[in-house]
Amino acid sequence: MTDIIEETNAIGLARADYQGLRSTLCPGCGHNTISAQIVRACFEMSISPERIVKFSGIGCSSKSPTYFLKRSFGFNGLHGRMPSMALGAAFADTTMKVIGVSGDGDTASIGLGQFKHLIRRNLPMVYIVENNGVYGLTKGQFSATAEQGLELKRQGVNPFLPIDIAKEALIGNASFVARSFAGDPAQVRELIKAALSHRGTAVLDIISPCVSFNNREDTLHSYQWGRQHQAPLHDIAYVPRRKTIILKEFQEGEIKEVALHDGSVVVLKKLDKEYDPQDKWQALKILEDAEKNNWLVTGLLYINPEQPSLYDFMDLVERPLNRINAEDLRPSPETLDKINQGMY
Ligand SMILES: Cc1ncc(C[n+]2csc(CCOP(=O)(O)OP(=O)(O)O)c2C)c(N)n1
Ligand code: SF4
Ligand SMILES: [Mg+2]
Repeated sequence: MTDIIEETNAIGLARADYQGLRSTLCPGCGHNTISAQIVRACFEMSISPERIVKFSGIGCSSKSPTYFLKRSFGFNGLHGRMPSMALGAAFADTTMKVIGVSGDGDTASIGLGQFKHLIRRNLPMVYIVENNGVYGLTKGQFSATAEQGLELKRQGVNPFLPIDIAKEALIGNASFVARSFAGDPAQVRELIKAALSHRGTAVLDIISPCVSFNNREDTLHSYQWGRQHQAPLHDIAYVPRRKTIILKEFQEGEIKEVALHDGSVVVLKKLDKEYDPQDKWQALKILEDAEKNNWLVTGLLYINPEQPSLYDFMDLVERPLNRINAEDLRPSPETLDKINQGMY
């Protein structure tokens, strides 16, 4: 009899330590693939699950944090309000890694204001939008990302132009913007890893098909359309700090490296297009071109690893605010006197 030895990561945990509860989403839902890639990314990066806090709003997508990282902290809040909850918690404990999961309805419809204000503050967090063009949980109404002319059985024809989440993030001064496709799990995983190492809001707009309400072959959020029209900008690989030495393996072909704050590196291997993800105009242009030419452009659209984060703007003390005790917080009698004098 052979012993089955379960693979463990650098902190001695197995993949099972990163799983969540059994998913109650529809089999084949793109959101399940994304949950599986969050599990793999955190396992492979050897992040302790107890150092992660998950936030979400309302929707099938927002239910999905229950289905990954069950040992992590989490809060499933109100529709469209995930950003403000995440911001409050992260501010109190800057040592936690924050993962927010939202939907296209949750972010681009009811939550658009919160989304825009979060990214201009550049809170360090991973912000995943599981984008299917519909409100899946409430049975398939058009969301703000549904394409104009989309015809669905019970909804009729969508008359409105869509909101592009990646474009909104770019013009809102996001420091990390990526687009991916649940039908390309390897790319989703590498982008999640890079996002977890980014010091700022990392927006991942992931096309995540709803197989129950929006998966006709010709619709822009379906598996079929995505597979036929995906146009990756590059092959992407995340290289952790302790392994930067293996970068040599990537030296063939044309590559671009982007160094992240924690010493890790994102390696982008050029495909057929010339593309620099540190050029915001190029990012906006590629999204326009993609729309005109019917490409599902995927990959790291834009990154600025040096953009100050909320923690820099606020000049926070090193010790997390939730671990500062009353004695440290209370001003001395002399300081209090000085403040009081200043009020006369
Ligand atoms: C304040 C408020 N308005 C409306 C609803 C009803 N509602 C629940 S989920 C949802 C949309 C979810 O869509 P999306 O974020 O795209 O998630 P999906 O289910 O498609 O993953 C809506 C409108 C609600 N729960 N709360
Ligand atoms: S209704 Fe759509 S979005 Fe919701 S779980 Fe089913 S496939 Fe996923
Ligand atoms: Mg949706």
